[in-house]
Amino acid sequence: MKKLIPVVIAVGLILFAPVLSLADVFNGDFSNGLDGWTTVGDVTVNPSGQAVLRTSGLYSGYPDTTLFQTTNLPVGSFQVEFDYLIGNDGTDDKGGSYIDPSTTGDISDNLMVYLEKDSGNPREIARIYSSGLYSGGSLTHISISVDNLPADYNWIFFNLKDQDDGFFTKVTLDDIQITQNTPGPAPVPEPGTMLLLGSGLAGLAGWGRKKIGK
Ligand SMILES: [Ca+2]
Ligand SMILES: [Ca+2]
Repeated sequence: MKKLIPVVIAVGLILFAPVLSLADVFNGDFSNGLDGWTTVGDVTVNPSGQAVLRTSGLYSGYPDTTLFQTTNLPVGSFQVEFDYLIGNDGTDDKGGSYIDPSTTGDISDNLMVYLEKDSGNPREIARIYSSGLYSGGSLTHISISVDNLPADYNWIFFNLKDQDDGFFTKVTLDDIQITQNTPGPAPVPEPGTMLLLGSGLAGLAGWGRKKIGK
């Protein structure tokens, strides 16, 4: 019986282990600077190992400050998680009265997080507005549920949009990760499988007792 214990444990682990896996967000904690990320505009990594995005002023040539990478986004449902801090960081007197028409209703600088296919079809999953001064305090953790994402989404974007609100805005980001929570086929064993496993274990136990009895 002793020899069988590891086998039984292994079968149990395979069948009952919580199925969690991380998608390939490369260097999501910025421990290797901006490796793996592509940036547009004013993006740096601070001494604490956090990405820092700052608006560059309207009409600066890049009204959106962007951090993005290609990844293998899971098909189906998963969580996108990261830590952030956002706030106004000085007065922007460069702007006229420009509000990006693609974001009607946004009058404040904001961080838009979205997933995209090569062919486009952006799917916005979060929009976080700047309000108040950048405090330099601790970051806030956010976990966003993404449901029923079709195949072929392979870009994740963090896009700091500079609206003409009279302010520069700064965003700090860290620990960006994707947690897949419903991968592939149902992780819960079918009742039939449970029955088979149950009878199998019972059989093994019986077999073990017989051997010990001999
Ligand atoms: Ca970090
Ligand atoms: Ca602004």
